[in-house]
Amino acid sequence: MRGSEPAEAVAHPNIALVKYWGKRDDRLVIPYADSLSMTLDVFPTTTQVRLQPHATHDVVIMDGALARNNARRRIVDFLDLVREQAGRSECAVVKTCNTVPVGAGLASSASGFAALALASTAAYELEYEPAALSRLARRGSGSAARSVFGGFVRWHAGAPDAPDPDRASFAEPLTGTQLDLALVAVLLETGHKSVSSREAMSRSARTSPLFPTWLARTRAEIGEMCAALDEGDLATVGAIAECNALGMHRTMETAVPPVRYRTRDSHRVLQQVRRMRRAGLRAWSTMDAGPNVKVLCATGDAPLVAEELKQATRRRVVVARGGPGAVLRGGS
Ligand code: 2P0
Repeated sequence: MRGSEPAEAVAHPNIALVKYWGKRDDRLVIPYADSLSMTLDVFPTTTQVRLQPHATHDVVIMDGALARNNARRRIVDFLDLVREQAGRSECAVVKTCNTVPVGAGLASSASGFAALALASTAAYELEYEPAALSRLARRGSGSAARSVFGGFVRWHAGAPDAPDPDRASFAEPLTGTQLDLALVAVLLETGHKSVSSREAMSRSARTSPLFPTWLARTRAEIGEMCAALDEGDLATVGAIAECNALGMHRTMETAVPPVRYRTRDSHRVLQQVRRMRRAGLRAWSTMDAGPNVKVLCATGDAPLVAEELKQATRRRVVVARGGPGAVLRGGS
């Protein structure tokens, strides 16, 4: 990096086909199980990091407003980690601009920390290869490890007895799958959720009687999903993704106290997708830590699926396809 020139990076959210839900290590953000996602081509986050050698504290501006409390804390903690790895001490100004509705289960933390990892390593002159960058992004937010890469991405949990658990847990792109998958997101609510995904996954792991079963199923499903993607088998990909997402929701709904992200509107969309499937459309649901339902289908069917969902719900519908990994702006 050049003096106090800013470094700027862009990253996209990802949607997990096999979900990450539960951490083995909270501090290092190491999951219990592998997860698998598709990076999207919508809702990018752009993040700029400018070093301020004479400043006494970091400044974080999110979507034009000064970030405070937990939002600021997470970014400053992340900068501290980058500074520690770089052996540097300068403060920075971070400006981040999201285009995804924050806090609605559409993964703004994934694109956010992937972009921050890339921009901050450039600003502090750390040269990381992509797997190392995904390890670093993981420390900000687990799912950010996957947004470092484009297309289909697997995040390895690493073996529980790995000598260096941090090194063992990284994401990598899947090669060899030709599946042209689209995602149609039905935006039911875009406000902040009452329970963060971080708290919800921790509570699920600690208290849900279904958690061990969820984990065992997820570990089996990751292998089945990789095989189905390899074969370009859309029906199996869709069926596993739907089953995995609903299993995750059952796990949090049986936590103590329960976390319910699914609303009456979510259930209506889930039902509509089942109805569309019975009528011959190849479409499957997935959901994250929020009420919105995302529908997986072949790219060629996406306009029809989107139209049917728009008619049935009268809500905003967004069509996404596979998108790129995180990149630095300006080719640096
Ligand atoms: C996923 N989610 O695999 C799952 C499915 C939400 C539901 O990863 O605590 O914001 O920062 O590591 O990455 C959202 O959790 O959690 C998430 P932290 P993160 O996409």
